[in-house]
Amino acid sequence: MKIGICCYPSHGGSGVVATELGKHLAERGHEVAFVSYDTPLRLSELPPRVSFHEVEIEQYPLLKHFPYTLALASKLAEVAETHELDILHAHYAIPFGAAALLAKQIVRSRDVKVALTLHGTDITLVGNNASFKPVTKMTIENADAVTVVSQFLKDETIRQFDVQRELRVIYNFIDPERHELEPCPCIPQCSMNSQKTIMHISNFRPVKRIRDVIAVFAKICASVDSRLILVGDGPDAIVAREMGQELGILDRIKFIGIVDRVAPLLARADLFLLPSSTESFGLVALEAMASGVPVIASDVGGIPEVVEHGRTGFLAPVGDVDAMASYAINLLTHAEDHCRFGMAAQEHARKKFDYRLIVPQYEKMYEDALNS
Ligand code: GMT
Repeated sequence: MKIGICCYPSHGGSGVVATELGKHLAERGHEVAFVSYDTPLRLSELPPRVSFHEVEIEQYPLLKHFPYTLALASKLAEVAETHELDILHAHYAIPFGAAALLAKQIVRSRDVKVALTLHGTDITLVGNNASFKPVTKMTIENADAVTVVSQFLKDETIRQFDVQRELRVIYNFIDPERHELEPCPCIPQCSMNSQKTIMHISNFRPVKRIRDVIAVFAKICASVDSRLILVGDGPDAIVAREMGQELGILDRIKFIGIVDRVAPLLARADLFLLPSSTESFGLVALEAMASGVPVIASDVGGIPEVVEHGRTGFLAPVGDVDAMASYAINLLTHAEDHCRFGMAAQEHARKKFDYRLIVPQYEKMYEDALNS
């Protein structure tokens, strides 16, 4: 098949899933064309059968805001024609899904199909904004196939958009081999082996509840010798610094910034924290599990479909930092339990979310869309 993929190129779960999916599809013999305003984060090198097409953004004095969706639709249509694409796969309803539907109207030489994957914030936060809602609903209803990354997101999409069509649940995935890498030298091994490493990776948006990350860590480090490694960047990174300073624990927090590959960092972690207010799936929790790291997270959204409470990690109500800290301290101070949870986490990630199980589900979805 010839597949066009459009997604956010910046850091974020949807872009990671789209890029990794495209690379796996190419390995399996498909031709994949990425279309975006920038090279996706995990596509620094173009593997065989993968191409990248840049949407150029120009500023015109007449237009206060550049109409990116229209430029993207034109580029998608052009690439669909020149590369004879069978299907356009948009990751995120807006603007990508909407732009792909527009491109489908422009392409005259072939009936290019549109597949849409909903990732979460396009439904729970952005898509539900009054100014986007009609476009989001139209996009979901008119795509040739729609997938969602969890059962939670399926239920939420039906609840919020009252859509009648099929929404196929296809979980996010990991490549187990990536999680067998050597630890990254940018995080030195703890000087004393007893010191524990707590990790959080995100784009530091309010939905990630960075204050809770710091509050939980403050409680952990009051009773367990530990350090916190924060990976990523975003608007609330400053909150982490300020709170760390206020609580007198800033010297125990290390800020790594945005990285391309998280597996070598996770190889240094003893525990992963994800206290988000919502999470349609929690790809980063899955990546931690794949590295054998137990997860302490909010009992919200699609997270319980990924993290098994009491087996691969612990879940607590959103904002319950006391419960999260006490689960963490318990695990960190009971070596046997910690080891058992880590092994169960890795086994669960491999058994249920290996890309070799998930990518064929996308292929099947494409085939069904092409035959529809
Ligand atoms: O969570 C983010 O801030 C990024 C966001 C995105 O759109 O890239 O992540 C969403 O998609 C990921 C991949 O499917 C999911 O693992 C995340 O749970 C989801 N984020 C939220 O629902 C908040």
